[in-house]
Formats: sequence, structure tokens, C-alpha cells
Amino acid sequence: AGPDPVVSTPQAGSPDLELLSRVGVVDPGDLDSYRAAGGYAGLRRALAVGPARVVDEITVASLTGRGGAAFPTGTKWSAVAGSPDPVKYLVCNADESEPGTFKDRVLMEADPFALVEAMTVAGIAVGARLGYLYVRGEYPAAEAALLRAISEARRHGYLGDDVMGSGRVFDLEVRRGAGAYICGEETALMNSLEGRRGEPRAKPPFPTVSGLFGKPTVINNVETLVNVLRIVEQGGPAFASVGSGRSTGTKLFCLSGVVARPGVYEVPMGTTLRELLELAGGVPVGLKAILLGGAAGSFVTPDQLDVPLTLEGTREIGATLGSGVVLCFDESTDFAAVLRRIAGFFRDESCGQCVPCRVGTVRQEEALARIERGREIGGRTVELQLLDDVDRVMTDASICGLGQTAASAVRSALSLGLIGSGGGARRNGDHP
Ligand code: L3W
Ligand code: SF4
Repeated sequence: AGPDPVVSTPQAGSPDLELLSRVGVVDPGDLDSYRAAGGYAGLRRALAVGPARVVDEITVASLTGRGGAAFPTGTKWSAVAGSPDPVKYLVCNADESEPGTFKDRVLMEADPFALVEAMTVAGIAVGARLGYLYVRGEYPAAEAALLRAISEARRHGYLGDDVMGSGRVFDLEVRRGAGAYICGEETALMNSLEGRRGEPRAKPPFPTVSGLFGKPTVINNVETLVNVLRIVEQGGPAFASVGSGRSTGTKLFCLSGVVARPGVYEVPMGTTLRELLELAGGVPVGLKAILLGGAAGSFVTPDQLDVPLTLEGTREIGATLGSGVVLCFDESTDFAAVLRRIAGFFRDESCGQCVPCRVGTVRQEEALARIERGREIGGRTVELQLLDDVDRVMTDASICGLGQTAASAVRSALSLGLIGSGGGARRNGDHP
């Protein structure tokens, strides 16, 4: 039992927590162990109160997406539940690939029945009879745990033609990705599920209107879905009472880098970055900057550690919670090399469908490589101006989030002077 030892969860099994309370406690391969820890109480209640009430509870809870964009989950569910189309789908985006993100992996490997139960609640609530779990290709242990859990759930009547004797139909299928970051973008993921190239579609239409196979589709991140269980068990108002402002509930953060105890941590929204670091052994000695939110996020500096970890709080300092990445760097870091590596990642992972991203990610990496090697063409100011121009074009004209955020970390590092002169670069948050 317990999580894969590669990913540390220092708080695993703490009864005070919601998302991690069963991690390391339940045997991920044993349905009885899950039921003994309170499993399937959420689905039982959801079936008792009915789909409309469940959607209401999710809306009242103000649950927002935990994959990075923080869109209100209740809005998505209401739209699909209200669609007259008789065929609808539920999709779980488990293609966790944002560099520095490993929270969904812990949930899937250590508590897979929770995701299966949560998807059953979600599917029945929005009127879908089939759900797909799209699991990152590099997560074979998560896939195996989910396949086992689904098969057990089906065998015991928690999935299938008569879910828990309610007469309701819902089942799940697992699909494994093939290593492309872009397939975490929801419409590229749906194309991949349909057997097409994993390229994003233009939005709108949003998946709630035309998603998988052109049908109304709810697509949610793993952590978002697991939160659903607590909401149906305790009610929307109880969930909304935790957190701060628009940011309700708890959030998983992935701490890595020079932190003393790296791993996945769960804290109420509104906890400060400093308090989170304290849980992981304290503010690292010689801390220089933290990449918050992922490669598509921004750097924050030690004087910003009192920022509350909420959507609003991070926005105020030009950052984002993103998918919960907290990647710590100390003074020995060669930030030019880090930025060049991030830029190389986006260049590699761009699907190439649109010019601003296909060309911009290459130009960005080239300029950063020249800066890293001290081989600037026309001097540092000219290179910074080029990066700024490329940033503007990618942010404004790319089709999807990859191109739109490919310059985000670079922009913030330049504005904070992490690779020397910040001249010519915008400040964190100056640009959408
Ligand atoms: C119905 C409307 N639905 C928006 C839906 C939309 C999507 C969600 C968010 O992600 C983030 C970025 C990075 N009616 C709607 C609507 N929706 N308007 O809301 O939409 P959007 O477009 O704001 O964002 P997105 O493209 O889904 C971009 C992050 O994702 N990212 C990396 C992610 C990596 C992970 C991971 O590894 N776990 O999450 C890269 O860009 O932070 O903010 O469902 O359909 N009117
Ligand atoms: Fe593909 Fe990049 Fe355009 Fe997104 S922004 S569609 S990843 S080329």
C-alpha cells in the first residue's frame, strides 16, 4: 500500500487533510480498504440527492479547476447537464505534464478508487454514460492502479449498467498518452482520444458545447475531480468555508528544488508561500527565486513569500497558482541556463500548428542560448528587445495556452533581473 516512493508525500495519511488523507493509508488495489476508509459514501449521497442537487453543490462550493486555468467547475457541469443532446461525455485530464507537477500522480497511484468514484459522481451528475481517463504516457503505475480500480468497481456494481442499484448507467475507459505535453491541452487531448493528431482546436466552441466526438463534454483535472467527493459528502457551503475569497477549498502544491523536504503538500487556499515552505522544512538557505505555477508560470522572489496562495493573491504580484508548482532555486543557480532549458522545452513541445508559437519558441530559445553563452548579437539590450517582441507575438497570437504562456517564465525572470539587466523587458504581470 501507499504511494510510489519516488514521490514523497510528507503529510500522507493526515486525518486533518481532505485530498491526501487516504494516501498511504488505503491499499490502492483493494476496494475493501477504500470502503473501510469511507470510500463510496460520496457516490451513495450523490445518488440519493440526484444529479441536479450535485451540480448545485459544486456551484455553491465555488470549486475551480486545479489544472492551471481555475475555471469554475460548476459552470462547466451546469452547461453540460443542461444540454438537450442525449450523448455527453466526461473526460479526466490526467496527462499531468507541466514541469514540476506531480500531484495528480500521487492521487492516482495511491488513491485510485477516489478518482473512479469522483468520476462516477461527475458523470451521473452531468448525464454522461461514459467517461474517459486520459493518463500521461509516462505514468504506467498510475494507469495500472486505475485499470485495477475500474475493474474492481465494475465487478462490485459501482460502475456499469446499474450503478449501486440506482438504475443509472456509467462506465469508464482508460487511454494512455504517448509523451506529448500538448495533449494535456484539452482539445488536443480530445483529438488524441478520437485517434487524430494531438493538435489543439480553436475555441470557442468550448468542450461544454462541442467536445469529444463533437458532443457536450465536461473535462476536469484529476485534483479537481477528487475534490468533488468532499463536496458531495459535506455540502458546497462547507467546502466554500475553507480558503479565501474566490479561492475555496484546499490545494495541492508540488515542492521541489532546493527545499529541504520536497514532495506534495495540501494546504487551505490562502496559506502563504512562506507557511507552505515552513511545512517543507523552512525557507531554503540562500533562496534566490521560486518558479510558481510551472514552466508556464512566473518567478517570485524571497521578498514576496507572504503572498497568499489564492487566485487573487498571486495575480496581484503578476504570478499564478497554475498547477501548483513551487520550484525553489538558490543563489548558485545559473538562471540563463534554466530559462534556456524552459524555452527548449516549449520549442520541443510546440505542436507547430500556428506560426507565432512554432517560430517564436525557436527564436526565444536561440536568443536565450546566445545570452547564456555570452554571444549576444547587437548586445544584451537588442536580445532583450527581441525576446520582448517574440513574447508579445506569442502571447497575443498563439492558438492555445502553450504558445500564450511560453514566454511567461522568461518575462518574469527578466523583469526580476535574474539574468542580469532587466532593461527593455516588461514587468511581471504587465501583459496578459
Ligand atoms: C465553457 C466558457 N467553458 C473557458 C473552459 C475551457 C477549459 C477551462 C480553462 O488551460 C492553463 C494555463 C496554464 N464556457 C469557457 C469554458 N472554459 N471559457 O475553462 O480554459 P482556458 O482557456 O482559460 O485555459 P486552458 O487552455 O484549459 C491553460 C496551464 O493550463 N498550462 C499547463 C497545464 C499543465 C497541467 C498539468 O500538467 N497538470 O495542468 C499550460 O498552459 O497554467 O493557465 O476547460 O474549456 N465560456
Ligand atoms: Fe500548437 Fe503552439 Fe499553436 Fe498551441 S500555440 S496550437 S502548441 S503551435
